[in-house]
Amino acid sequence: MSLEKILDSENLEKLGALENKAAEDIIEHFVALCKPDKVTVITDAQEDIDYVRQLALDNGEEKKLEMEGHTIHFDGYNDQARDKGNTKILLPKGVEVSKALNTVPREEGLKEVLSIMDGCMKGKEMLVRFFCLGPLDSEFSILALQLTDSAYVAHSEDMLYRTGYEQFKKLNGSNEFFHFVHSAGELENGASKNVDKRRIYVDLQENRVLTVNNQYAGNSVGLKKLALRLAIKKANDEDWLTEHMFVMGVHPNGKDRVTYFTGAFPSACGKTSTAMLPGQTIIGDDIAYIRVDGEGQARAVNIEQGIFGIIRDVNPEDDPIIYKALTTPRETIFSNVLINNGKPYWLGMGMETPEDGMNFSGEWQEGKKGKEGKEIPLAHKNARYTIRISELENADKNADDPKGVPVSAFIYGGRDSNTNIPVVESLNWPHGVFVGAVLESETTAATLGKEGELKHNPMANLDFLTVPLSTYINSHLRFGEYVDKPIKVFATNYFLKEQGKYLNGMLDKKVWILWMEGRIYNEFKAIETPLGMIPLYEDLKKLFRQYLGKDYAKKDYDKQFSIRVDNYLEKFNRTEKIFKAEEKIPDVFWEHLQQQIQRLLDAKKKFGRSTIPPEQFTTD
Ligand code: OXD
Ligand code: MN
Repeated sequence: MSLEKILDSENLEKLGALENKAAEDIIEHFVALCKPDKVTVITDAQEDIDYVRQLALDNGEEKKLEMEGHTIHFDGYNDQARDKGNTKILLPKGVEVSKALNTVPREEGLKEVLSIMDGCMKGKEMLVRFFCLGPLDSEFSILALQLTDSAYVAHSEDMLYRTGYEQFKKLNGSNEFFHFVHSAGELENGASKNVDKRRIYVDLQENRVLTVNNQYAGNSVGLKKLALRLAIKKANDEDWLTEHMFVMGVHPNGKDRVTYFTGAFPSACGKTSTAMLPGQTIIGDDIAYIRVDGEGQARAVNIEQGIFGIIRDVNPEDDPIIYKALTTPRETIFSNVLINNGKPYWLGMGMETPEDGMNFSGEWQEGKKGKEGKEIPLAHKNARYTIRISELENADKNADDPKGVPVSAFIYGGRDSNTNIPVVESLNWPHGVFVGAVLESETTAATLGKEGELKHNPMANLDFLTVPLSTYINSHLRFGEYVDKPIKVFATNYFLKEQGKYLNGMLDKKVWILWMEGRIYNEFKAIETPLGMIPLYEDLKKLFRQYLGKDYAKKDYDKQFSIRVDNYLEKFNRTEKIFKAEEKIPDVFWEHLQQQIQRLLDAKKKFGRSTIPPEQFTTD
């Protein structure tokens, strides 16, 4: 079949203007397979973008809410998070990926997913979209072609990614782009019906991802977590970094400077709220490409231009900027929250919530139980919002700079209730790589499956590691050798608990980040512990007063920053087992692990106790 049979002259012309045979071939192939009734090519023109937004309303994927620009989209009851089980790498012979990922032999997996996709768009409209991952006209950027039968997916992408139609023209016919084919599949009450046939198959060989029978953006939106998987492979092959990281500007009061940080946290562990801290500026909250420029300076870009954020616990006190953004008129897609009288409600929003409404389970009233007999909460824990960063008052002015921003520090943070201290600076770059590689975190509602299980999650990137863990760690180690301006590495933990209660307030992270920023300029001394450098009580006391207007008690500091040696030793014991099961882990990693364990054992012996208060150690 040829495209002339299904595309009208206007759409054919739009496609033809790209002069890209590779793109045309892909479209032709998947039109023939998916058999849509109609194909619409969307350019960067406002009227095309408006068409997509209206289509999402017309076909019922989104509904208008009371506030100007706000819409609601519901994903199916069993389609509320990333589906790791059905996400598989199509593995050609001789290729390896991280052992943590599911794989299927390439030919077998392709056959399976292509047969599921056969006819999946019958009766539907296929949207053909072009986007750019990263700023326009930038060395960092990767172009992407998206085919989808979901106007919600296409609309989300307008908000989350930079336009790419005009950029595709500049490819001069090259096939150097990613492509994504998505179908929500057969729908029932607007939701994907055949979730048992949900497949998210990553084809590294063709730089493409095929995904079907799903709507949740973490599974459906090609440019987000699906492109992340392709980009990690590309970055490792080309010797730069693709990271699950925010990019933010830190602005100390009264000082005329901005210092850029990137930070990796597993999903739902405070990444967005760190990047959105009051007084700071945001570049991105989820995925960064990082390269070293000709002057030996690490530079980062946000591959996105919007936020697909977790809405749970966003309230005026803990996340004031996000809360304000979500409660004022602007283009916003809410997903899987509760709707009552045209207004959205979510868990932890800090106000009275209604007893009924419409949520991800359909009509809902308090006490409603699911099939499994468990009470259905008013909104899903992984309910989300989608907004554009440029509309926020805290958007960083360099967010679209094609050169990226200079990066001074990396942060690694996990959700851990009893071991890691709130903030610690690594001793040097390889130690920092070690610290990132041994990150552990409790699982959250952002992925399907059990919550609260402590899992190893190197650089918060494990779900996306399309190269062996050893390859990835080696890339990080090498990266440090390419930079002339060293990058400091910090580890944070916002989730320490005692008797079930958090030891820190949600905004304490502001103090940690301003301490880290000051360390870049040697403005604070630090205490050298077996784990690295930690803050002095006096400095934190001042910062708490200055930035949060709070007293920081010495006893809180002692509790939060004491080194719980036995817990750390247990952690490193787990780490050792995991890394021993991997192949070709670099020697440097093992040296750091042994030294780390030895420093902890020495301290335990020297001080004769297994919980060591910070002041036992000496200041630099
Ligand atoms: C996300 C995720 O949505 O990591 O960012 O799941
Ligand atoms: Mn993420």
